[in-house]
Amino acid sequence: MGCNLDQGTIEKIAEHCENAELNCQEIIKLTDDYPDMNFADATAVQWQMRRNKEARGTRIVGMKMGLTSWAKMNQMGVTQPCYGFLCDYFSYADGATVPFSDFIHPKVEAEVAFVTNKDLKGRGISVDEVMAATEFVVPALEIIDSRYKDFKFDLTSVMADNSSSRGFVIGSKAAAPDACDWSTLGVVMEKNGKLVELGAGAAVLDHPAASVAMLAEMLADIDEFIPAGTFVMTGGITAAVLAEPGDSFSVRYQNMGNVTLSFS
Ligand code: OOG
Ligand code: MG
Repeated sequence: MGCNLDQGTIEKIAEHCENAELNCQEIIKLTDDYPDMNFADATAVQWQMRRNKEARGTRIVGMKMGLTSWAKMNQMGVTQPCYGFLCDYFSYADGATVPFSDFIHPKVEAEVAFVTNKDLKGRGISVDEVMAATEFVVPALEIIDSRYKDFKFDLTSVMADNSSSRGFVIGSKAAAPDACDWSTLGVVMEKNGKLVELGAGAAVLDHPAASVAMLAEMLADIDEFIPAGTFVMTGGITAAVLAEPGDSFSVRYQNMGNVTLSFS
């Protein structure tokens, strides 16, 4: 699938999306204004935004998959995953109090992240191949912040908006790739001390490593790959939970400790 939009339009949309992120301003879903925009255009917008940030000195510190679980697809009304990149300034420490003013309408997701030790390139990579290319697995929270007003978006719009990326928190307890069966890893999310969501790793495409394989597959469409040493967030296991000022989140991972964060 090729692009429908010309390069000038792609650059204009990339700037519009990035300004919304930097200024914490809501925007209207892009496909309302650009009905011809397709997934290839959205991918081009995201990569343009990434290159613009890098040119200004931002470091890209990882990748994320989004909408990889039925809970998330149902919550957002889409049927296919998307991906995004993670910037250095998206990182918050485990246990930190995060300024609510960094966000528009943040939601918290419980995820599992992989750090790779071999290049992952091409289509049809198996879960076993991903595991053999994994240095360690670590629990992580994502703080997504869709720039779209009332969270109204479609797959194309969310892909252009860097898949709602704006924050992540890495847990302190990493595990070897063979430490457990990641599909049965239990996750329990509490907000302000009350249980709000729970799930198991298999919620993510049957196995979180399948999400890494799908990222390689999606990157192959544009002749990109996952280089060795990449931090990859595999996508929310449960539905995302809306945060308001003063809220605190604690996510318990089976045998991997807690990851916590609060909002100011
Ligand atoms: C899109 C990003 C979803 C995930 O883990 O599923 C995502 C959104 O819901 O805003 O990061
Ligand atoms: Mg996520």
